[in-house]
Amino acid sequence: MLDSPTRTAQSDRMIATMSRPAAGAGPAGHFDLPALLSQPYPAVMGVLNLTPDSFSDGGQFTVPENALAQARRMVAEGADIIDIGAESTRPYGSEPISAEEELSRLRPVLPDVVSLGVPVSIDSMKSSVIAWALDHGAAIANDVWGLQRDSGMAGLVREHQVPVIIMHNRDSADPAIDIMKDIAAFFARSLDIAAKAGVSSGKIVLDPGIGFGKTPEQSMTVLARLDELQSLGLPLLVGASRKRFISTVTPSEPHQRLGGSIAAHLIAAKGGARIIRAHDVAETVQALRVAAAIGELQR
Ligand code: HH2
Repeated sequence: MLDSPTRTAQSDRMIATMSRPAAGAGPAGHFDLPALLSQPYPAVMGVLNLTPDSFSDGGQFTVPENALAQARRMVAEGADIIDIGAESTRPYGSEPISAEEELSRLRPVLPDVVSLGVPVSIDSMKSSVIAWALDHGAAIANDVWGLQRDSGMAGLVREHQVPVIIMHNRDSADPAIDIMKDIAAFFARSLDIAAKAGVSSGKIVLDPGIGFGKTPEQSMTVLARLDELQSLGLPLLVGASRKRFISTVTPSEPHQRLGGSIAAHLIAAKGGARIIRAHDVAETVQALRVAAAIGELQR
């Protein structure tokens, strides 16, 4: 974790060399997705969890000042987007919370993060929470149920004309299914809902949902075969950061999975991911830029 108590000289040097204005940043609430996606390397979305129970950083940023410091740090490290979540979405062991509880965590933090000038995405399963965040300057809706759980989500996105991340998800993993087919069918349903609500396809980003309703093997299959999803013609986002499949290869606690996260994200970038969602922003930005400089991320 790169929060201030555990900063290292190495990470400080990386920050110093990487600070730059964010592509796609505009006035609060206005976000130029095509500009962000036109960079020679994938955009990096830094994760900010205001939760006590997130799987890798639960409890670290429940104090608003610490959350804002972490957001500032990720911006300095080169994050193009800050993804704020106030309810853990992890499949096992997270506590469902009310919209009011979620909002009480967001209110003291989100407007200040918006004022940092980098587009903010709101990671929530509830349209009422996303609506509040969009009204307070968030610029992207991140729905880990791909418009399929909350019937108000698609209409809300259309009304606000903001980009939406449609993530694949399942209630439980089934090792017997063809995960790529399942993802394609899920996306077809989500895109149908989006089209019926009048959401423009230019506002949609697809995410195969690494670790969500998938066995570790299926998560790795998705990473290996990500390029197949490019045929849908929409930008792809991948978030493999610190996820459990890494520990099935090399047993490790979430904070010990940086190497696996970077390996997975480079494979995802090579497979066409244009946005990478990561907790460790400095290291991820550096890895992606080096891969791009070597010519491994031809677009
Ligand atoms: N992963 C998590 C949460 N939100 N959103 C998208 N679009 N893609 C992802 O892969 C994704 C996501 C889970 O990671 P984290 O936020 O660190 O954990 P938690 O849900 O426990 O807060």
